[in-house]
Amino acid sequence: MTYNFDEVIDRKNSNSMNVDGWREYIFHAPRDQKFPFPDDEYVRMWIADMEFGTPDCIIDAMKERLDKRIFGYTKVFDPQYYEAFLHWSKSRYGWEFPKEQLVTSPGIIPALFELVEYICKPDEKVLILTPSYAYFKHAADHSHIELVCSDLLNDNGYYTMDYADIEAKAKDPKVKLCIFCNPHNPSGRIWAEEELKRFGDICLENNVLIISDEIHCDLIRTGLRHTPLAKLYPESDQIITCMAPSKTFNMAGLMFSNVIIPNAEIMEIWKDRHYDFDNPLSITAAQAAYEQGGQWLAELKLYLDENFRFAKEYLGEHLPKAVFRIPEATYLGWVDIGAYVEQGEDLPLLFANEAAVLLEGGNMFVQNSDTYIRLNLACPRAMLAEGLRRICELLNKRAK
Ligand code: LCS
Repeated sequence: MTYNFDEVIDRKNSNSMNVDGWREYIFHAPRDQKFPFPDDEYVRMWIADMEFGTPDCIIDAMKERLDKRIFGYTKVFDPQYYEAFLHWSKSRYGWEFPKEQLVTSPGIIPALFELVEYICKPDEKVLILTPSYAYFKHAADHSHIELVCSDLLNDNGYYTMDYADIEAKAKDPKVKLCIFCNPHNPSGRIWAEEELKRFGDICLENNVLIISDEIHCDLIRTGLRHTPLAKLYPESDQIITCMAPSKTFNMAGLMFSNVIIPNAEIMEIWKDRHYDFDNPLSITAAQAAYEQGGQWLAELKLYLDENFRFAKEYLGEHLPKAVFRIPEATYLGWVDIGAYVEQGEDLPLLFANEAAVLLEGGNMFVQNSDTYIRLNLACPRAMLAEGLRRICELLNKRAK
């Protein structure tokens, strides 16, 4: 390996949400709330960013941009950004889209918030599949749009879509939009082409527009393939796709993401209402990522593959009643510890108070997620080993 993913990088004094914001984000607690362990002692396996450094090719490009010394109002004018991202998409996903359909946003979540508002009338509804990344719900709540949930089916940790239920819900003429996660956070499923087609057909036949959030599409196990939903419907303008270098290259704080909008009407509203500036360092970083980041990503994926193999083996040995499958995508492990905890128990609080581990779980994923914890495995292996050790030790102690 060229890159050292075992390195532990000190994130203190960097205004990091991961290190400094967990009280507010996970527990809605004030910043000075006392927890039983000193902050330094916590193993942090919660928010979806990584403990790995962003690759040098990106940082070097940003340094070059810094040398230009002026950071005035900026947006993507140079067609090279589109060329870089298009090449990335074509070579990895076999998917192309015209330049006119690409806009950028300071994050996918801000784009979701905007798009719900642009697409839905006040009495219309948004459909999501649960468990879900909670910001999908927040995007609907923000515009006071009613949320409709379709629970995924769970067969011993393997998630599939409940097509009959999705269809029943899509038939409600008020359901206007589905925010779809492909690959899926938190289950880690890469939806196969047949699954995407069945899902897409149901939505489109029932006039439900789809936002396919594909932010996790680069972070898949080595050898697997991601299919953009929109690739399967080249004639449709009813699928908006979101992709970003933010998760892939650990640069979420740079707040830059891609939104591909084929629908002329929605694009017109976007152009009219979106505050259309970008951060100059973020554009540079994103372009460098797509042009030069492939090798680093290949190595990152191998490291993550190994972290998942390690976790699978460790949990199998030390927590045999937990249900855990190595996910096809994401760096997030989704683990059912129902054999060890009570229904409805506040799991993030339990592990923060008793095991010095920060993780997400239970109703943080909207619904259909009780007794599940989500572990972020994008960290040096030693950190992962310590986190798993503490989790298993606590649960085994309770089981006695
Ligand atoms: N969409 C999905 C499906 C995500 O999982 C995340 C981040 C985002 C969008 C965020 O996009 P951004 O606005 O940063 O471009 N997921 C996180 C998670 O599961 N925990 O912490 C962040």
